[in-house]
Amino acid sequence: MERIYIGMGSNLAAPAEQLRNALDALAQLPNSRLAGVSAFYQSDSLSPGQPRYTNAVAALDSSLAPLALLDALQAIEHAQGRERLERWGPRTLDLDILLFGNRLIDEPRLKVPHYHMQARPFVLYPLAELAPSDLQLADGRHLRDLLDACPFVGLERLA
Ligand code: A4P
Ligand code: MG
Repeated sequence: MERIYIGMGSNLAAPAEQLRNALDALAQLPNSRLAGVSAFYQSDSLSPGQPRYTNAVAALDSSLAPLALLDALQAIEHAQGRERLERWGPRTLDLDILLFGNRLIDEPRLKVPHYHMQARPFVLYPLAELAPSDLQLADGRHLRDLLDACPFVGLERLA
């Protein structure tokens, strides 16, 4: 089993419900156990003119291989009606593999740690709820340093 952190986001079709449905689906993945979920957070979209996002992070313990997990996450996105019309377009569900155990992955379909996570408060703050405070990424960076460089701005933590 390896500890995997999954970033979740939605800005269409009842976002919080999309995240709850995705959590149900994650809990049913084979050879896996849903180990924790952060609070849900709302923030403005990084792409101007789009609806606000709801984001959260899930912790999964799994013995699935990385690309098998990516396939499973994309199947969940698809099952929840995601259509890839335009890059960065609004979406019912986005599931990103943030961290996968202590692995560095650089494959055409999968880069881990996730390339944008260091600059995104809606990823780092929910991740910090679940991860040990001294978490070190596979590339050597410390979560604490990423948080220090990424102010808690524009994030609304939902009850
Ligand atoms: N891929 C590579 N590495 C990974 C990984 N670690 N996890 C590949 C998941 N997928 C990975 O992703 C495109 C391809 O990335 C996949 O086919 C996979 O093989 P995608 O989800 O289809 O495309 P995308 O989400 O439109 O692109 P991207 O770059 O993931 O978009 P972003 O940067 O995530 O932007 N504002 C707020 N407040 N909250 C948000 O969640 N999200 C976006 C989306 C914009 N603004 C936002 C938010
Ligand atoms: Mg994505």
